[in-house]
Amino acid sequence: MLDIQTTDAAIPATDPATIRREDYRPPDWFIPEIELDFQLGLERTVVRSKLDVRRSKSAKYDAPLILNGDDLLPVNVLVDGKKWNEWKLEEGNLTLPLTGAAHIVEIEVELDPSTNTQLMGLYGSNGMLCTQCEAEGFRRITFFADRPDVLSRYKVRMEGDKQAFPILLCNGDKVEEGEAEGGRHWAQWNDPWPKPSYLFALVAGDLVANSDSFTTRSGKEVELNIWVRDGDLPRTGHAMQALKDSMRWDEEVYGREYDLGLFNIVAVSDFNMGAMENKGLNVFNSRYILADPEVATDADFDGIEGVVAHEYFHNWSGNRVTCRDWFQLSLKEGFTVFRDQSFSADMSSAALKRIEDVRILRAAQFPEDAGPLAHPIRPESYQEISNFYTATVYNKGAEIIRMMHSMMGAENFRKGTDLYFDRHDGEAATCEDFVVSMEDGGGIDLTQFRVWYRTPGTPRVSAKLSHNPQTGTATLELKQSIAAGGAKPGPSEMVIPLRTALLNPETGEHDGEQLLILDKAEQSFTFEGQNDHPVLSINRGFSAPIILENSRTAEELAFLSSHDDDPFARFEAMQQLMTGYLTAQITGTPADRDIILQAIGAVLADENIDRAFLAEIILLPTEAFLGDQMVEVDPQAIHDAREKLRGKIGVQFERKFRRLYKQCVPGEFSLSAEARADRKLRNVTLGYIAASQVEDAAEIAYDQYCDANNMTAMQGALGVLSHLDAEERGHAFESFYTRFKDNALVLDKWFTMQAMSQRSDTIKRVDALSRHPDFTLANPNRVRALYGAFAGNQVRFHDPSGRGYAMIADMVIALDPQNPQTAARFIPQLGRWRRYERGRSELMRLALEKIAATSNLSKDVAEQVSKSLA
Ligand code: 0A1
Ligand code: ZN
Repeated sequence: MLDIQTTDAAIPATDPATIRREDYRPPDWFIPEIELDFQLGLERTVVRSKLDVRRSKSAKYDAPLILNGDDLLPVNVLVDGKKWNEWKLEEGNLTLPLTGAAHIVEIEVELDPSTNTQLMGLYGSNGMLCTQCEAEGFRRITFFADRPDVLSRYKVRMEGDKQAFPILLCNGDKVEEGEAEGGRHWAQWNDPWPKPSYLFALVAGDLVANSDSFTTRSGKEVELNIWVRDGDLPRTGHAMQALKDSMRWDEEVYGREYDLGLFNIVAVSDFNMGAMENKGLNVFNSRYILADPEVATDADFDGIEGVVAHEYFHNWSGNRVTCRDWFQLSLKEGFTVFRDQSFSADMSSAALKRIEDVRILRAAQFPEDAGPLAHPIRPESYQEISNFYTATVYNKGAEIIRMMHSMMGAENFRKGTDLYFDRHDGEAATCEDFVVSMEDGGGIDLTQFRVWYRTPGTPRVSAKLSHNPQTGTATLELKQSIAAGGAKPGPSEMVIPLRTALLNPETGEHDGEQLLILDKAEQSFTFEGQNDHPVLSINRGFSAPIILENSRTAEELAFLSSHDDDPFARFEAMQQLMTGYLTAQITGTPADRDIILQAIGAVLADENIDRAFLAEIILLPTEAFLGDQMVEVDPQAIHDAREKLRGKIGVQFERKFRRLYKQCVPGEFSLSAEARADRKLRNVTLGYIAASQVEDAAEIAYDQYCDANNMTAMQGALGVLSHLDAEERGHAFESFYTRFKDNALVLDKWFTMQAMSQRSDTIKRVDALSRHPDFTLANPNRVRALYGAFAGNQVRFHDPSGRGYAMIADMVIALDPQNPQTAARFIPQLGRWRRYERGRSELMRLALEKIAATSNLSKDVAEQVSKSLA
């Protein structure tokens, strides 16, 4: 087997800030029990902890107890009941030179949650108090062994003002509550399940609940609550349904039952990520809870279903079996993403879900693999773990699990996961433990497959199908290569499962699909009984996360786009056909456009086609995706070529698009597949009608906006209007603002749609919006809504003047002292500078250097910037 070097190997071994997977050491001290007392206040919270600390049998007799702290000062330290002054504070951590095998350590600290703008640890959000501890936030609440392999039983008493915080929530079960002096009250929460500190959570605030219940398959009753602010209660129904569906699904598909009598979810508006799986108390970005047709699009509804499921599934894949160290993050995240993807596929259309999942993978993960921040799904080193909550660890991680599932089959896969949960319940496990359980339980040898865990980069596979009419055989020759970070690909020996079928060139029929396992650098497969030269349908369902290199002719792709019975492969054939043409156009190579128009004509004429699928298959590849295919990216050339083709398709099929648009007139709102398909196709056809530059485009879009009874239609109309130079545009955006200015999540859409506009004044508009009274750097959703959308706007962010880059760099510099985690997430956009044409490339690098030259950069931003410039 070839050994592939990781990109991280370049970091010098002496760099003290770098943490390495190979340096893992088990803890010297365990803390089986912890008691916490919180005297809560928005500006002053006192935390008293009582730790039962036990020296590990394998630790040295004099190994001191080192407790992590971040921005904390001990007010008081007691050891075995006596005041203790022999502690030292080094780099934030508290060192206690203890000599015995077991002690009781008590520590008091004071916090000011109102100044916690990082949103890690205990912080205030709209008058409520909440926590975020993954990955290293607990050390901002109290001194502790803040590492995932130290598991403790938690007993928590929380006390606060009854008026400000009528609701007091923590992990586990509420065992007691009562009144206290001065208008205060308290609650005692005990969590029977040992957990690492990153799963701790506490919430105190003025909240109301949508309450329901769920009976587990063994007959246990679970109380379910979704806690929100008063007016938001009517928007919690979809999340509650998703929760109950997830609980049932995990019982049916994985045999996993919920293990407490209570499951709480809280929605908060200031949150760095999507949501967090704290034991029995999930904390969510309100964006993934609140929805009704007036404020949420169909995509928002899907996002809620997927994230609620994801967090719920973590109760087993993450909480009952957790990670030994943060290098194992994909153990819980890759597996849980695979579980939530499978759940969503079962809840609606598996084909559309797969298309969506692959779109996300290609948009977010393939560029990671191709850029300076490439890392394996199990990284070898990091400086700041927050930077490794990536599409690679999550989404590519899920693809690795999906490949195991394809190779093992559902039944053996389940035997493997059963064994994994049985063997490691209550433990902090590794990716290797998971793989061994799959081998032992599912009867498969994954020796070579393990290469996926340590190899960054996206494998490239080329396929050549030849036919021998004399022998009636077809031979498929496959070759694989790989490289990360834009290096030149070299041969590789990954295990790549490829679902493959050979289609009859006349009828498109085939006699069954096969799972080919490519596990050598070059390999060939022979198929008997092939009288005609068949058409190759390969990597059906995107069975492996690879790049398939030009293996079919345009004619074959066009044929597949109307004949392939695998919906993903059919969609993919059309995408490849369009991509081939557009990349040729961009580089000035001749290519045939008519074949694309014919292929689109064929799917538009297909009477049996599913309307939602039709809406997907006629969409052009995104500008970003096209850029990823180029050796040297010129965003303007990509934009122009794509718009030209879009316009041509719009003109060619205008009558058909107008007919479809009319047929998709929405009735009463419903989340049924048919109603959703109509909304989707209506928006896509509207886009093409506008692309054809007909005079009434703005009018049609404006009418759609005015008549809309749901956000999907409204957003579709505004999306089209946002690019136009028509007075309807101004009216619609003003009316939208007036109507929704008090709803933060909808106002985010208002910011986003303007930042995504292709108009030439977009940079100016974004700059003005950054000074709008509703804009704030303090809310991550708002920052992402404006600047995240703008940084994804290929043609405007990459304005040749470099103003787009400078704007993002200045924002990062301003945001970093407040919220380093969110600031660091903008670096990868600039980090791809090597891929761009000379002028832009240099300006992007300069923007990065400006950030690099800023004093007191956070670890988060410094790591991303230095790796991007290296
Ligand atoms: N474990 C969560 C993701 C998460 C990670 C870090 C956070 O800190 C701000 C928050 C959430 C998940 O996978 O859902
Ligand atoms: Zn997760």
